[in-house]
Amino acid sequence: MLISNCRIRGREGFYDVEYENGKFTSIESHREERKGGYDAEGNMMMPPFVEPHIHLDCVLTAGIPHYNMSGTLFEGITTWHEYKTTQPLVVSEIKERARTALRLMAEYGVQFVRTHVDVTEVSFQGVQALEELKEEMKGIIEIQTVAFPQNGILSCKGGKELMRRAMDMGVTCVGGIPHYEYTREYGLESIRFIFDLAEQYDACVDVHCDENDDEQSRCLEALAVTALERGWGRRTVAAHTCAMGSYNDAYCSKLFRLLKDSQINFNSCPTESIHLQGRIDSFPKRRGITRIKELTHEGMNVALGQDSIADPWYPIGVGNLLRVLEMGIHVAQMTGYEDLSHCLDLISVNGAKNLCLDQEYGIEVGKDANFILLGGKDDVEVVRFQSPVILSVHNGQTIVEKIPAKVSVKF
Ligand code: 17E
Ligand code: FE2
Repeated sequence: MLISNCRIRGREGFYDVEYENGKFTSIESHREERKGGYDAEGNMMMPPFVEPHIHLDCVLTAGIPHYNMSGTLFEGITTWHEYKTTQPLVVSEIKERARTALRLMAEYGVQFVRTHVDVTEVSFQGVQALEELKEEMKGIIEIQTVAFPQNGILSCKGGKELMRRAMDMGVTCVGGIPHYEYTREYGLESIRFIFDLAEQYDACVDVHCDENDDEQSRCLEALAVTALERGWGRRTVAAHTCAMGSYNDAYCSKLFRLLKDSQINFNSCPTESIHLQGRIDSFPKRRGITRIKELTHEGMNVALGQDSIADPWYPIGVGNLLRVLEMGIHVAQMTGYEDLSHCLDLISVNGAKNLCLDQEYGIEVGKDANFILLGGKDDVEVVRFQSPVILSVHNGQTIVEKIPAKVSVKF
């Protein structure tokens, strides 16, 4: 298959790209006489978007049994608790909701997804559902699962056993929620347990960490130092770290040395956090977002995710990472030209690092033919126009093709 006359993100000029048997076979400068195949008309090809953080077991449950009226994280957690204890959780129904969400995400250019799954939902229908879906979707969308203890590991009866059971069922990564444990000591013990489990199962770590506005919530330092000491930094993600938006600068500058040394990755969910955090503040009201720009400028890896699509935590969302990116660059003030001109990193290559993707990711001869074609020419144009994904190809198979609407303005 030939894609002719495309730009490639990060390179000058126009290209003809060929792939065969699921791999890129040639990338050459565009020649007019190369006809046939798909005419990209100068639009930009890039590696697919990566969704590093979503809860597919909860998607599309907003309003059942009721909406989150306060808009806080804690009402989200209690509403989800009501959902899981009053609604029959059935594998087929969870898969149906998750599949609907994956189709939306695919439409917006996502091909790699890391999803959390609540392992304190003791029927384990969620784990079963997402493990089945992970297998069924292989070759279309690649899914990694994370054992996520919504009610805590130490603070939930049998929490450690539930985590082990999930890992035995084939879950990809070990999760956690140290800031939500009953005490800081429980939080610290949970972090040790998380890394013990990760070593035992040779798994990546992806922990909800300090998802609050409490400047005293400092689980991140414990997560980073444990990752450092165990040599697990590149395989570790600290998710949310909202409290870092409230840390004082003196503490933060000390913390950054450890964060850099540890080599851990970060995830931020700006639409979710701007909605959930700052709720207990009057004015001035904090943003509740981690230091995306500062971490990035210090050479650390930050990837943006959605967290939710219409669930007890966040009532809207449609699977579109460009929308998340738009919120992220505004709230983090990454709208200076330098940051703006490569902002798509935050939803693509940075997410690939969080997921430890390698062979599957990047437009290079010999690599898997995974790419999207965007209706725009560069990062600034794409984020400005919220450009549509007009083609999404995974392992050489077209999974989405979109013909944008033609609009004519009559003046
Ligand atoms: N659970 C949690 O603790 N935090 C979140 N943002 C979501 C679920 C969506
Ligand atoms: Fe989350």
